[in-house]
Amino acid sequence: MPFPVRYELLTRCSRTEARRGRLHTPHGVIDTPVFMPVGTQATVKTMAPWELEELGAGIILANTYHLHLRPGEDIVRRAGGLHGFMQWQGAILTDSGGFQVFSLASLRKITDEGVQFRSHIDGSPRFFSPETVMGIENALGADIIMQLDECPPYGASRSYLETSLRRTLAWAKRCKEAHARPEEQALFGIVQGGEHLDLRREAVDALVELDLPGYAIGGLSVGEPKPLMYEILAHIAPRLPEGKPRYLMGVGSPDDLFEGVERGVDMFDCVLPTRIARNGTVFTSTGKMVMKHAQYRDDFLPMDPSCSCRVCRTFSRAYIRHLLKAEEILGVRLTTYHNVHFLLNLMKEIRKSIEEDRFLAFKREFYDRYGYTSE
Ligand code: PRF
Ligand code: ZN
Repeated sequence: MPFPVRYELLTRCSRTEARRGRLHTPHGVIDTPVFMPVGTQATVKTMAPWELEELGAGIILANTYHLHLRPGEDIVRRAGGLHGFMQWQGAILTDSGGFQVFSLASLRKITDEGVQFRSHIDGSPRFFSPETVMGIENALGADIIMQLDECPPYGASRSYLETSLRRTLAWAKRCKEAHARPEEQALFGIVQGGEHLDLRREAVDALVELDLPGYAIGGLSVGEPKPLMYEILAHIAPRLPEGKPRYLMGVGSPDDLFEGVERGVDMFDCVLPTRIARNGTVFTSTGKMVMKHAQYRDDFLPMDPSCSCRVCRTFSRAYIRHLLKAEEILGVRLTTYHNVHFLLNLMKEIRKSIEEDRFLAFKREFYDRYGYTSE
């Protein structure tokens, strides 16, 4: 049985693990490496689906946890799945809820069977197991669905990480068995194991054994120093099967995108561009810019003069600052639009640099301009 999502490796870059490929999904072909904007509640906050399309987004992420609590997967299923419900024609990936239970829900109790918790919305008791989560993700109907996992906090003890990893690996197997629509939805496994390379290797081996259509690296960017995350990535990503997509979960600052791609990652998601946009911060080619600062009061330049997005071609810093200060809704719509454009465009330039075998040179140029100090 062929997988519904297939990775096609196009070119590799010399001296790095960077790879340029294509992800074939039931809702389009996606060029990789790719950044996936986050649409937690079946909306990338402030953006209409036609705007995402205009920006060239090929795949977005949604959350099982939120959509199960509200409006409930049955309503989404009856609307034709997430694609029909939110009217997004591109590809969708749903995260499994394990991570969100740990960051949002209260009174959590984790056992081998699953996670008991209370809804952050109304306090009602809920239970997620590999079987219930597969039922929800099957009903939501995303192209890529994630296994239920546990993402332990940074600093967890070795013995806790061992217990937790065994559970996450057992859950991967149970998710595969409970997955009712393997011809239509690709189930990805998640590599955990904290900072311990031997545990991470054990996770890779066990998940590869399950022959899943793709693999994610979880449990990173949870408070550990960046060099440690890069070391774990360098160790793990190249050990994953060459013919399958590799997804680094919840990571998406410009430097992390470069460092991830350099170590062989194909897919990223992060709330960063949309979240910082809502408090008025934007990415520019010369670094982040806080648009509410007084210095932009009478600055009639575009937010980023070298940005080709519709917002930068149209509006001034002074106008956008005014909208943000007056708490006009358009302000955060415009900063969000620009930030999503910025990361999608950065990934496009990264892909081009891999094709032309000048990824490292492009990284150096970007870091110099952006103000990152490269090693
Ligand atoms: N697991 C899941 N979702 C996630 C993570 C994880 O470890 C992370 C960690 N960066 C973000 N989102 N299921
Ligand atoms: Zn712009």
